[in-house]
Amino acid sequence: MAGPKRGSGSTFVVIANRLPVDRVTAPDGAISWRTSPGGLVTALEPVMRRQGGAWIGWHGAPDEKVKPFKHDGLQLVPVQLSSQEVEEYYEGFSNATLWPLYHDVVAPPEFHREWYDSYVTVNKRFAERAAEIAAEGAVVWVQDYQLQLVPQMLRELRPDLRIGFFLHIPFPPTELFQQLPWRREMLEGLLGADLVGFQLPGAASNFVRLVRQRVGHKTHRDAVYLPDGRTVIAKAFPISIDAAGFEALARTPSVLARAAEIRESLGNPRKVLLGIDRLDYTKGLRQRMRAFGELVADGTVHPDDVVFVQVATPSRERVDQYRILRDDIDRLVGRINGDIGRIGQQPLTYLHASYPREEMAALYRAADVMVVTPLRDGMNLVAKEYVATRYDNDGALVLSEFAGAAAELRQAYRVNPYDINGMKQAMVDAMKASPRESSRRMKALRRTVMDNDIDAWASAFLEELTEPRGPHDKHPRPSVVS
Ligand code: GDG
Repeated sequence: MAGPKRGSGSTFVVIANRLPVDRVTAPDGAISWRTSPGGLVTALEPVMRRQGGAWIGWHGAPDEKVKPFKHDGLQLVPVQLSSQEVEEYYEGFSNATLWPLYHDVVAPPEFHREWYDSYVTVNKRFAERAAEIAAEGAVVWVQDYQLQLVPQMLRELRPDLRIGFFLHIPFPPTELFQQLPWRREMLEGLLGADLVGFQLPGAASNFVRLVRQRVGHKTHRDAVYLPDGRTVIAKAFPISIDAAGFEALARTPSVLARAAEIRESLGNPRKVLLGIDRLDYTKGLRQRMRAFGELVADGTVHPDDVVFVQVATPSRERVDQYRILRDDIDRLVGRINGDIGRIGQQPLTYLHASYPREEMAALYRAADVMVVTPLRDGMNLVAKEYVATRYDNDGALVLSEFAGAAAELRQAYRVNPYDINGMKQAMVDAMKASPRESSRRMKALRRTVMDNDIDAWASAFLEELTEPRGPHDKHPRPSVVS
């Protein structure tokens, strides 16, 4: 490994499993990169530009080495992964061990030692890359569950850095976390950070409690005191969206025309219900569809009046549980439409595809009721995006109490996704609400979402991260907040 280029490197570095770009190959074989849409890159782009920041992540093609490059003014630093590492570190340990374990074990997590070994190897590679490119005293922000060992590995290489970590998914209760054979390593990995951010306060206190119990460090409220004199802060920073950007998109004439076209092609029903999720077993798709199927089957709603559109974006298709889920959902949709559909009339429109942002905005605009029913979800941005597009204060949100977003979006129709009757009732209530009642709820929801956008989230985290930490902190940190 080349020695760190102190002084000449980047003063702000983001580390995430993926770079915020996708590679596009033109028919003539020419290769270009397209920024993948997402709140995180939108929020961090201005900070990165101002600081000449760098983003470290995998570029998405196994076994290929790609040189660092500039895209849209961003310095991108690819990390190479072999096919075997994609299988073991990414599909295996990240998505078949940690993902289900951290989501209430709604699917059984698998524990394999070789997956963990690969996770360690890949985390080390990310940490080494960051150590090479970060300037003296730089601020480094590590993202998500795929990289929980990076903070400590990086601190060992570069104690001068200010390191933050944010977990986008839930942090599990003690009883579940204990199952992990590498629980101590995971906690110590995170303790390499100066600030560990979570979606909810409950997750932060789960973490602090575990650190006290399992690692034996002294803790007080959101602080962990390490024997070397360092203090680690663990706190909630609920993530959000580019709310104004979404609203602006939803107001464009082409999006509005497309929304009308969508309703038209559904037969102009009285009510359109919508679900949009990655096809993931945490999202409560089965339960939601069963509830809607029953509403039609028992005659509570009539398919002439009401349709349900479910978009399920393809996701993690090489992981077993996801393949099983896809088949399950296909069967369930077939059964529901087969049992209750008529010629030319499908109560459930199921789309297994991903769409451009404009189409997403048009779908949100076309929907009277947005149905978001995860069994467990760190936040759920879809719920916030729907709210951002309802600038007329109409529409209704049915929201699982197990989504992080439920803590903020209190005027939604709250549901327990395990309670099918409760979900049926909430969907009916949302459909039947008077315009006055809908508007009252939506106004309040919109205030929350528009006032707490992704910029506010990033600023709050970075402000806390870059605060001077007592007299031993000799490094002047770059100002990363506008
Ligand atoms: C993780 C946590 C947390 C979906 N389909 C398409 C598409 N999307 C976009 C949505 C939304 C995003 O993907 C999904 O975000 P969610 O928050 O709903 O869920 P996860 O993917 O599970 O995200 C979650 C989040 O991280 C952030 O911290 O909230 O709890 O699990 O933005 O709009 N976008 C486009 N086409 C699609 O077909 N363009």
